[in-house]
Amino acid sequence: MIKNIKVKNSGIVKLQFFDDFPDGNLVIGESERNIPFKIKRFYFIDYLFNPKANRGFHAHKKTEQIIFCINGSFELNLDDGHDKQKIVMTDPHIGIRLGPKLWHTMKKFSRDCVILVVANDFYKKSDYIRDYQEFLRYIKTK
Ligand code: T46
Repeated sequence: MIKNIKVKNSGIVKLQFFDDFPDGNLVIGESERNIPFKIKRFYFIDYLFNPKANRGFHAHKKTEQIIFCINGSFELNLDDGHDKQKIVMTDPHIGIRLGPKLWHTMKKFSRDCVILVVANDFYKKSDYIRDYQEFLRYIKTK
C-alpha cells in the first residue's frame, strides 16, 4: 500500500470502508469530507483490454481530481517537473490526488481494471497541457 507521496500537488485519499463479509464491501466518498473538494464531475475508464494501452500524458492547469482503481490494477506515474513517482494502484479504498501542474500517465492495466475519477470541475479542453515541454515551461511561470 502507498504510504508516502513525494511529488507536489498530490496526496492520498482514504475512503471509508465497511467490510460486510460475506455480503460484500461498502466504500464511501463524501464531497468536501474525505474528497477534498466539491465534486462536479466523475468519469470512469474500463474495457482496458489492450495490454499496451497508455493513457494520460498531460497535466491540468487548475482542475483537481482524485483517481481510484476500483477494480484490478494499473500503474500511475506522476511527475511534478522535479520529482517523479510510480504508484501501483491496486487498493479500491485508496485514491490519489491529481492536483494541478502534475504530469500523469497510466499504463500496465489489468484486463479487469476499472478506474474512477472524481473532479472539481466540468471538462474543459483548455485546462489540459498535453505537451511535456510546454508543461515544464508552464510550471516555471505559474
Ligand atoms: C485525466 C485522466 C486521469 C470529455 O469529453 N469529457 C471528459 O470529462 C473527459 C475526462 C474526457 N473527454 C474526452 C476528451 C478526449 O477526447 O474524452 C477523450 C478521452 O480523454 P483523454 O484522452 O484525456 O483520456 P485520458 O485517460 O488520457 O485522461 C483522462 C482525463 O481526460 C484526464 O483529465 O486526468 O483521465
